[in-house]
Amino acid sequence: PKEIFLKDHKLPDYYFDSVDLNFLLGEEKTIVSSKITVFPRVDGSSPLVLDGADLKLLSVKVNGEELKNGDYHLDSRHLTIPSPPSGTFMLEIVTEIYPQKNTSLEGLYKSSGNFCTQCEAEGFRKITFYQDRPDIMAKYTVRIEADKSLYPVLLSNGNLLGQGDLEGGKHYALWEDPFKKPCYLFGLVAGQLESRDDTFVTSSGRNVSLRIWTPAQDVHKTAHAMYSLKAAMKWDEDVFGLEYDLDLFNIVAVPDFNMGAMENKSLNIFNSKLVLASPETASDADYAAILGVIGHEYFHNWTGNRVTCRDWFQLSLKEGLTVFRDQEFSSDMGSRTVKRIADVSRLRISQFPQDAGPMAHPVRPHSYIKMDNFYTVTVYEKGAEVVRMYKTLLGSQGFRKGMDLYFKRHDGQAVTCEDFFAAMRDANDADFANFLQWYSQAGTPLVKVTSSYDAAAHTFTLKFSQEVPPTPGQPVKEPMFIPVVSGLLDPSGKDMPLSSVYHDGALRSIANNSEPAYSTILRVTKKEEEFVFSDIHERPVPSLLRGFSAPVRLESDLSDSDLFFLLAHDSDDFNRWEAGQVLARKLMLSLVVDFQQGKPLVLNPKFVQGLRSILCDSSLDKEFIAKAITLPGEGEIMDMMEVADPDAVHAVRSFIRKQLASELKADFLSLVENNRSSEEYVFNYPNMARRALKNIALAYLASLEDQELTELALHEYKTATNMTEQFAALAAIAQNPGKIHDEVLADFYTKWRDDFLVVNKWFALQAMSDVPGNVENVRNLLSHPAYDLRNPNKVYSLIGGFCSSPVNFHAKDGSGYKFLGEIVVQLDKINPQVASRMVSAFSRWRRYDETRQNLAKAQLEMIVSANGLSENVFEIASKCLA
Ligand code: DPP
Ligand code: ZN
Repeated sequence: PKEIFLKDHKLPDYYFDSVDLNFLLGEEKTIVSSKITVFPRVDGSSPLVLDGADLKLLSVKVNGEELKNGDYHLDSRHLTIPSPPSGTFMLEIVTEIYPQKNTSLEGLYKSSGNFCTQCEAEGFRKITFYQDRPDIMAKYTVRIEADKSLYPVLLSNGNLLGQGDLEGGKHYALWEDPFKKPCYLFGLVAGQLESRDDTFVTSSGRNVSLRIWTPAQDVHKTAHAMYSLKAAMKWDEDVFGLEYDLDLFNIVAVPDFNMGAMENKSLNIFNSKLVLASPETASDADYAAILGVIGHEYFHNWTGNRVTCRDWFQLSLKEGLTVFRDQEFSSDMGSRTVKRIADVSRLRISQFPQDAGPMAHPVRPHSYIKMDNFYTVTVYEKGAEVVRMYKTLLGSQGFRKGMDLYFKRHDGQAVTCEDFFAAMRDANDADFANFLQWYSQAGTPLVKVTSSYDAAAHTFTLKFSQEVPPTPGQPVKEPMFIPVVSGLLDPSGKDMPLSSVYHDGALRSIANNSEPAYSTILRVTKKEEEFVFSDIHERPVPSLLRGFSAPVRLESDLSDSDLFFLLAHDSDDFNRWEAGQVLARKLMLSLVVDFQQGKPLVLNPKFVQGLRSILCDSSLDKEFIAKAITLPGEGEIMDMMEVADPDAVHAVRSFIRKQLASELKADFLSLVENNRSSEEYVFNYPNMARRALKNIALAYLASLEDQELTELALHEYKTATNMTEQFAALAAIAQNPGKIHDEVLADFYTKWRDDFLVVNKWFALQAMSDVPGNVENVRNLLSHPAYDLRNPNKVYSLIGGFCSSPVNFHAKDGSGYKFLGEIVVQLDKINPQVASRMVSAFSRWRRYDETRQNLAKAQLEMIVSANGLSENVFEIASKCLA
């Protein structure tokens, strides 16, 4: 397999101007004809090299003349025309493809009887020969012809120019997209679909038709997606002044889809999971995910489509930025603090481990074998943190100025991360020091802080040191530019007014005009440096990295009592939560040591007390409380250990949960009582928050394995009128194996067997179970009639779910590793992208003890030596072994 490097990037020798595509969709095969206007970037005859994969070439014409074999060269990846005519010419290619047999779900394929496409990153080359790279931007006209009764709906990008009936029961549709686009944004859908229709009036008064397409029986489940779409359109106008640019916006939901969704110009194609929702079948988390992803794909219309990426190394240019935008959108629609907590947790649970493992790569990777492997939490979520830092440094208005300049300079272009950086800098005349390191250095910086108070001088000093750990290919790192938003709390818990800070030989005033400031940004840029606050008349407790102002690990010298103080008082709610998490992490780590040494486990009463005061604080947002009483995950704790010990961490986390449940039982019971509701389900923030708090209380209570409390959970299960509460009760019961557990799981399946999205939840819940030896149950589920290895969502639920249970995936007998190894090899033959996501579960294998290491390594070696292995899986598995 060939590795591709950013440093080798070259401009294309040819550009395309207009592209006419004609699709004859058939049951056995599909014929694709393309007609492309090609022009050279510079005159001089260089070969034209087109990408292609799994295509049968029927003919090639240049300026109307058919090329004979010999006038072109064909291999398994390219079609090369060695000496094309000079100047602009017309290229016509006809290929034959087999969407029915395409189980990779990239290119053109069938999902539940309908045709659909997925071209990002490099799927277009499975449709026809093309320069499949994002800087080839062209205007597309697309004609689709198909059987009318089988495929009554024919969709592509842009505006519908015409449609009509043809002989032999066929019909056609002709689409034209007036905007230039790269081929990864091409989309086509044909099938039996119905739509929910609505209209959005843009700020300049244009009417946009909105249509969400699904099979007829699911149209009633698209109301929330439509609501989300309209909210997103309005939000982008209000916050960024960005208006939609066509008269039609289509969304199609398909059940078989590798990723979450795809932002094809005016024809977004979605995994059904992220469109379909009704109160009975979807949980609050599903509703929130739909809001976020509908927003995300819509926002791509500007950040991704109007301005796209020069090459795939720049993926974060559009993804980091668009994730940031969807995070902000969701914050504005719900609770900013809670959304921030959820996003930071996600970063810690998924991205930090990636940054510390064999797949560590910068936000802008330096190389790849398969680009699909780089749609990662680093490019997306860490990329969003990088964008967020611009906003932190520039403020909302400065950030908006930068965005405006970015669009003014680059509309219609394919650009780089430096272009975005330059727009932010130039619009604000800003000094960003070595900020660009965030794009090129992998690894999570470790920032250490110590503090000291000088009562005589009235100064408070913060000493910072930073270190960016070595990552594959990057043994030595430069210091980064880390914005640390900080405040100082006085002994009553209030923010102290900050007047000035001495740093780097200069005194900087913090107060702005005569207004005192209560928070300031410390620009940490060196390996070691200090900041001295003046006019501090009492010893403060510092609140650092407020709002998680940079994606770093922070270690401070704060004592437990400082942390309890912050938990109780910090004006930055994110940092209140964070103080609780720091305490919980310390506590869990010390209990893990006790457990390993065979000492009895005892829970610090101060911790219980701290949580109780949060639990009983009626002034707090209910979902904030739910987050604050959620312990850090097992993976997070294992990441902090020298040698990860899944059994010890699991035992400790379960112990703390039970202990909290029993000591706070009365509080939890009243939370369940007081947060029931008889009203109909409404998706709004207060209701979601109420349900979140009730559900976590129920989960704690059920962990006690007490008859009465199991009955309570059963009662909640039976009386629930929405999926959020029904599923939470089911999950609470499912913690404890036994008769009730079996009966309720069976009941749930019987209820929902006809709804594949709900059945996936049922698979996931069983797969994630901590019951020892669960691998056998999961193996049995593979042959359940509702299971299908070809459907990515089912794989993510059952196999992905299983790998997320540390005790079972990392079972000491190697049964979990063996199971995954077998599945990966099997799955790779069907769908390499999905297989490669699954194999990533092995990536932290070196963190475990020797026995486990040997068992995991053996599976990785078995995978790497499998016959006909895909490049996708090879890249991940071989990096894991390197
Ligand atoms: N570009 C897509 C997204 O929105 C990936 N399928 O993230
Ligand atoms: Zn995206």
